[in-house]
Amino acid sequence: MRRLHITILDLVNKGPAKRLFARLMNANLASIMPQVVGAWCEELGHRVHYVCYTGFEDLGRELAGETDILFVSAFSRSAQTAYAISNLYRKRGTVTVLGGPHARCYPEDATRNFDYVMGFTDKAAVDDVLRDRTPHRPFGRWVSARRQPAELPGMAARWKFIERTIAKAPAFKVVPMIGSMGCPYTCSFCIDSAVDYQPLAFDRIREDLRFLRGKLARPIVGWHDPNFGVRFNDYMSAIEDAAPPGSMRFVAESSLSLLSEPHLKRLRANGFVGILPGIESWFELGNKSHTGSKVGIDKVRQVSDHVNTVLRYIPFVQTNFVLGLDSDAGAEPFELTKRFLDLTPGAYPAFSLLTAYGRAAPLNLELQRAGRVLPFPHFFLDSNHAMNVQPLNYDWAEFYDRAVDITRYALTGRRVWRRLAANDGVGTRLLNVVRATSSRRVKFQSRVRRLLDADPDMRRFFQGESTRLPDFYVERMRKSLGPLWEALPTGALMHDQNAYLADPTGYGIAPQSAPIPAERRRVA
Ligand code: B12
Ligand code: SF4
Repeated sequence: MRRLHITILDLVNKGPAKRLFARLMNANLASIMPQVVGAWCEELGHRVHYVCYTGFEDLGRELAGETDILFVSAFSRSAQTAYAISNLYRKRGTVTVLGGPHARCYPEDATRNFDYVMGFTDKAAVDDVLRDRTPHRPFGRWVSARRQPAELPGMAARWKFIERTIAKAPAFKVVPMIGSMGCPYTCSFCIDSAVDYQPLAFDRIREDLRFLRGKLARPIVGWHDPNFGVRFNDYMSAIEDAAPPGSMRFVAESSLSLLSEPHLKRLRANGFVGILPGIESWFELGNKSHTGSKVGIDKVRQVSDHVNTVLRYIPFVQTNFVLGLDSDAGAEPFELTKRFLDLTPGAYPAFSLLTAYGRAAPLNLELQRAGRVLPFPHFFLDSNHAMNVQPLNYDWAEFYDRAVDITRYALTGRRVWRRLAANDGVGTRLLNVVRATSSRRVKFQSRVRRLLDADPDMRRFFQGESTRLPDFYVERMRKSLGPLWEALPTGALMHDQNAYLADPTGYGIAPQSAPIPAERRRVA
């Protein structure tokens, strides 16, 4: 095969960014897989141009070079940006490939806009695409390995991409690493609930940490494991072997059930400075938070004690909540969250609006069956700008009133000062204050709430009585996409929100394309 010019675009942001928090943090949110795909393409003998778009680059200039194949990595919120860019490239004769969370969640929609859409991706799957590299239009080809890859290229092979990305982060520089995929838990709303837990080689982790210590002084590693620390002792031994105390810092997403006090002592000794546990709900998912059958205020007290213990060892703690779960009704869940915030002033709360991301999770099939999923454009699906599931126990006005109220309570005024006082270290304090004060959630969600009263189109759309997207959302997208709006292909704004239900096995994906070998058709 001839040497190909390959461009890899990691869309961390969906459009131009301005806010200080974005400037500080966006480069630290880069994904591992675009770098991995870059390393694989180089191993296969190709020339790679890697671009991490954080919202501050001139995309036109960054993407101007010669390209035979364009790989785009996108979360659903960047889907329309990705579709528009793919359209521009395809017009120039370039073959385009999509990977990442959007590809895993919405393959049937993505195949309308890309020549290839990749699910689980290993080196053989990338090689397949590069060898085939045929425009597949109007329906792209779905390519997926049978399972998550057993190994990934090490830090040394990814370093040139990492270096270019962290150079864009002015203060904290977070280097992405991963030691495991999948998860042993089965939270029904999660993309990994049906993906087997699979650790990667611990010797590779040792090697990568040693390499990184040779490159940066006291680097911060962000673990991208869906649930870090499941094989806790193996992880800690690997870190202890390769990174003596004080030489590195780490941030990870981990469930509370894994954060016992002995574990916390070891995490602190090994340089862990940030932990992001999921609490999700006061009425369900007790296995994750290690609260068993406790619910309501009893769960609040136990989780708060636990998180305060975590904060004695780890300076930055972000607690994740999902708003709008079916187990929630009335004021109680929101009031309980307020009690939690009062009792746990040092933790930064992150609220996600319940979102059914296509075929990501088993729960989504039930929601589609019940006719509760709304066709909000992917652009708004970031667990903040839209909730595409009609809540079971709230009408929309009440839900938005309560969501705005809890967010305002958490991110403005007294709570910000109490957090500042409770936090340790300049870094955590700065991050938490900048993040809370630059958040636009309250403003945006209050606007939606007002429009629910003032604009009948909004009401009808939210209640599932109309699929015509209200002007408020159209204008917002048009403004944010800028010149890319014009490049959006016809039909790329909306999607079939019930595609999973129409084809639960996923075998109908891209029916018009060349047959896909059975072993490459698995859908997570
Ligand atoms: C780690 C993580 C993060 C980290 C790192 C993010 C990052 N840039 O990768 C942080 C904390 C920064 C984060 C932030 C966010 N996250 Co997040 N995150 C995860 C998590 C827990 C693990 C993802 C992961 O890396 N897995 C390991 C990799 C190796 O496996 P994988 O993702 O399955 O990828 C495979 C294939 O998809 C493919 N692939 C992946 N990328 C690419 C790229 C290319 C080019 C190709 C060819 C293939 C390919 O290859 C992999 C191997 O088979 C998932 C939930 C989960 N349990 O999976 C949520 C998840 C991905 N996040 C989610 C969301 C919504 C967000 C935020 C928008 C939250 C917010 N409101 O701010 C932000 C967006 C950040 C961004 N960059 O745009 C959603 C995405 C849903 C969607 N369809 O968009 C998920 C699925 C959680 C959920 N709610 O269900 N997240
Ligand atoms: S513990 Fe986290 S990663 Fe695991 S299934 Fe639940 S939400 Fe997903």
